[in-house]
Amino acid sequence: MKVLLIATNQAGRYMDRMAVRPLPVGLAYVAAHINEASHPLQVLDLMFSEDAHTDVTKAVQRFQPEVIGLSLRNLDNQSYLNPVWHLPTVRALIGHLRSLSPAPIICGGPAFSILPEACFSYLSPDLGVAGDAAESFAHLVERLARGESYTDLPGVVYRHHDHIVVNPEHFTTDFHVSWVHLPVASGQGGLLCVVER
Ligand code: B12
Repeated sequence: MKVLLIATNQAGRYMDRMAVRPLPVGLAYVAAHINEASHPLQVLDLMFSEDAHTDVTKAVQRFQPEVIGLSLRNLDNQSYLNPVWHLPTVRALIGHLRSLSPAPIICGGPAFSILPEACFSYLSPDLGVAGDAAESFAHLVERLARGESYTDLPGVVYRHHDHIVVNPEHFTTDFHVSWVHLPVASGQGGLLCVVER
């Protein structure tokens, strides 16, 4: 199953002042747990993208993913002088992805994990994973590939009839440095990157 992971964070500031562009560290953990022999993987970091929808279009058309994971880092910029709420940008991105691909969209990341039910309700992805998700996401991809149920997996968020289920999280990731495989530097323009093991 081809997996496209997208770091959606485009906020380039800390305290809305200082230029700070964090690397998608959490997404790198998620990527590192995917078995690439069975599930070809590409990572797109939108941090340096000048036109996110164009870069996403190129990535999807080239790679033809069968599952798409979105990492949500910030809910907002936490500025009272110039407040910016980031979820509408992600919602528009999901709408754009839906126009390009039938692949299921799975949300995760620190922002999603703070308010999983509210984020799921607002963004309407197919699935989410709240909390420490590296192992859960890898298991979820395996289950989706085999057409098996995933509703027992830790942290998984899904819609059941008219309500949203948020499974209890389970903190299992081994945060050992050897598990970190950062995407190759994308340079300007948010180019599609391959995660190297
Ligand atoms: C370190 C840090 C910073 C550093 C970053 C330094 C760097 N070079 O990376 C600094 C100080 C610069 C910073 C700045 C800001 N930060 Co900060 N930061 C953190 C902190 C403490 C750790 C982030 C981290 O690296 N975690 C380790 C990685 C491995 O974990 P992770 O990213 O969560 O990923 C895991 C899961 O989320 C999940 N996951 C991740 N991606 C995906 C994708 C998919 C598909 C799935 C399924 C799962 C998944 O699996 C991963 C592995 O378990 C978090 C709080 C926390 N304890 O997590 C806040 C946090 C992310 N920051 C936050 C905020 C608000 C900010 C600022 C906006 C603050 C401000 N006032 O400006 C800025 C934004 C900067 C920017 N340009 O984006 C919030 C974001 C949520 C929110 N409230 O909006 C957090 C959660 C703190 C909080 N509790 O409020 N931050």
